[in-house]
Amino acid sequence: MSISKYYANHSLIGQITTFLPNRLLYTLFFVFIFQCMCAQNATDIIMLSSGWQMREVSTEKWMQAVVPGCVHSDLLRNNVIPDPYYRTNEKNLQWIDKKDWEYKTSFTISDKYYKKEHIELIFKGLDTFSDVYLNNQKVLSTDNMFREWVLDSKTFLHVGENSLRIHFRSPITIGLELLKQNGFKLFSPNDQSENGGLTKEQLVSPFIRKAPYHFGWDWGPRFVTSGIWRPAFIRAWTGFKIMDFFVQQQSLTDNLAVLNGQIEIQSTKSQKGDVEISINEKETIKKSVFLKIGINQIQIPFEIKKPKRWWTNGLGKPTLYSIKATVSANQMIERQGTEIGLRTLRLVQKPDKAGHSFYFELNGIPVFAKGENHIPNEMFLDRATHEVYDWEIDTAVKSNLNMLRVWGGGIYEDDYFYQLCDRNGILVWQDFMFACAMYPGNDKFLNSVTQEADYQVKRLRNHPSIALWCGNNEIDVAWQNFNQGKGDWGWKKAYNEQQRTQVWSAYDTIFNKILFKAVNALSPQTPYWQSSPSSIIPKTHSTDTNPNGDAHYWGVWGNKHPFEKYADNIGRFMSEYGFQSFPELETVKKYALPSDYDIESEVMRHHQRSSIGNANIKEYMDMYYRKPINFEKFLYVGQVLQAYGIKFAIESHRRAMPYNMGSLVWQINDCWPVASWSSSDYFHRWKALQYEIKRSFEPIIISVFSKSDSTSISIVSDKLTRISAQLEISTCDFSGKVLQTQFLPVIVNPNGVTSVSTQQTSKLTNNPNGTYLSLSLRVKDQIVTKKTYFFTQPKNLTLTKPNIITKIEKKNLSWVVSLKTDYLAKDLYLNFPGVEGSFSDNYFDLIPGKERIITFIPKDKKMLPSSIELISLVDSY
Ligand code: BMA
Repeated sequence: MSISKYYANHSLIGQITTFLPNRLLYTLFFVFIFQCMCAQNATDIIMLSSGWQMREVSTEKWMQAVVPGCVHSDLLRNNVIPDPYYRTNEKNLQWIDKKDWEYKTSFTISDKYYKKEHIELIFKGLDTFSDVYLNNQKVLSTDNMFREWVLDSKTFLHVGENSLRIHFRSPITIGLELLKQNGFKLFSPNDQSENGGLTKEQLVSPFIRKAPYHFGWDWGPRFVTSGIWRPAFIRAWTGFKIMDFFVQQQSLTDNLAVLNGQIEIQSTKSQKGDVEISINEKETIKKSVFLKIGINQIQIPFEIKKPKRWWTNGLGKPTLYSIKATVSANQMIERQGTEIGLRTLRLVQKPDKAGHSFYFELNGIPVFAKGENHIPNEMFLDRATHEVYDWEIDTAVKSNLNMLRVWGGGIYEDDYFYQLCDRNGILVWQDFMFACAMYPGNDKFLNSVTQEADYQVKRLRNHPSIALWCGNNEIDVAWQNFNQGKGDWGWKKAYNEQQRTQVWSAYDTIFNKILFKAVNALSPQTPYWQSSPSSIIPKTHSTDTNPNGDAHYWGVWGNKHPFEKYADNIGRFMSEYGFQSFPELETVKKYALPSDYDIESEVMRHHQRSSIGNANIKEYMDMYYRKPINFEKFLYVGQVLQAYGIKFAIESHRRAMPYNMGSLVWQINDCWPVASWSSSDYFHRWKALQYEIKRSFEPIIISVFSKSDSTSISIVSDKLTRISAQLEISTCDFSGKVLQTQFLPVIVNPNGVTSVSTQQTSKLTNNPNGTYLSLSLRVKDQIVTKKTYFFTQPKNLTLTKPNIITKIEKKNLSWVVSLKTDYLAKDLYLNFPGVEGSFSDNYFDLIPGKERIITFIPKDKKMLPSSIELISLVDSY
């Protein structure tokens, strides 16, 4: 078999290559070579990424396997199972999680390698219950997908070929044993046990430290995976090894950043050594140290003069510094590097008249969090490649986001995800992986959670993007709601007194003690928030309007409140709200046949996991739009509907600044092709909503809000300076004829809202169904933002078919589309059938008379412009 062998320093340079300029890289390389000539690497790594085979335990046939990976992906690659996402295939694949699976490989250890003092076997992630065998000897048992496993393994190894075998035990079999031991069930309403061939009562997910969404969710299938899901390797070292490198910021001013490099070193002997910290490969700080046997905590204070700060997307550059620690002792050397961002970040919770504020203050500036919730990008996590994360963060940046919430029902994300957030100025609200369930409180479970929390907080603490650690998603509120009698989740009711005490005590231990302690001890400058949403709700308020902490508002959707209710249900930080849509036809084609093209067909229902999903979409569509003529138009109107509702929410949230300081849409992505709340679908096609989010989160927006006969116009600005501008407000008919115009001088408030005017709607139009407001904000003859506002719901508009003239030209790598219409084209959708790519804007209102230029970047750069498909609202009924 072949093994791939990397030196630790090589892999470090490999990581750095992606962001350092070439000249620096060469310097780095020569420094590295030079140092190698003088000293030996303390650490030597053999990646265990090749030669893997897998089989079902107790069967004969071994199949080729890919590591990192999972059983489902390997079975698919070996043609044992069909595409799990196609039609209803998921149903027939539930047998996989009831079986045990085995993985094996072998690797060679040279004489020289074996001479190293320590040889460790390291797994960055094993999913989940496994027994690990080295040369047929059981060396490790695992039970937590979210932990790293490090095993001193020299005694089990020898020079020459060694075998490694991992026996994954069925998570369902073990889960059922754990449930039995608990004596009663733990609530977990998203666990689709019945789809997995179990009973309603057989909810095993809370007992297993494994991604909750693998057991099903209201946007996801049930695939309970097993496998070596993150890298595995052997690490040999002599003398010492760096265990951790943490750069803590002590203070930050415009002149000086005072930092402390904390290097955790394990040493096998008492020895003198040198520790060096370098900043951007330029400045270095050296310190002589004495290493004792065992764990050494070395502190190296250092400074950066005239520091450049890390800013979020929209506010400034997310400057990063590359900091590297080099430890040398007794002719041995080891390095570890990290990227840091210099910023002050506070969660401000000041008491005020209403309750308590809840906002993030970055470098002294209160930041309105413009964001979305993130779920895992895949059911089978090996498929979430760097390209997928590149796409997601690129989407976030282009959509004017400055925050993503890594939601607690998924996974602690890949290092690369956080690197991208660091490099692009995206803050991360990081949940611990607990969601919508109660959890056990036995010692083994609590110990496992403690290990997991310590590992994850340490792993992520250097990332400037991490803004907050949150204990869980919606558990506290689900439990507490029992007392309020409203929105009761029914959990407490189902337990007797003694069970309640037991269940709550486990909650209290995990979320108020273990997780709090981990954050407080290991990343003390990062705030810890016990649960999202906050349950500190005064009796006079509901969860939806909680004047303290963060809020999830699901009255729109869950309680079928009209979209207009978004304006009345605003908390201090809206961390969740959303509305569903189906993906576009091209995506539906990937999982359904034309004979399935009806949202009530078996296949389409299978790809809709919310029990109220289809009925809700139809009901809201009836409220706001006319009935679409066919399936394809239903998909289109569904997307436009979703965008219409969420646009109203975002604007309401932004207008409520500074009372409300956050708006995180549920949810940015999908983990398979499905009807869901996502703004972009599984194949990375932006839905109408993604374009709307981009527009609604622009740094400056004009927001128009009408109630009864009153129309008020405000401007929301994230800019930090006051702007002197002029607002032009015109009432136009659908042929573009201007019926009346006003010009208003405006001084736009920095980082806040400016009310410009409130007028009688009837004075602005006497034909609300046939007119719109066209608004533009000008600063010295430059239009900084524009808005088209309709006085009535889309279904009331008296639209006629527009005649749109298009011109398409290829310019360098993009296609330039110019569009001109004689008549309003409402929610115009552009598509190049069969050509994948991205539009600069889509699903927009094309205003008559004015030419609009849109660029399209095809994925395949060699493609030549083809004919364009245009759909606007009038085509849908
Ligand atoms: C929120 C989330 C998820 C869920 C979504 C849609 O409450 O926390 O649990 O998928 O609603 O129902």
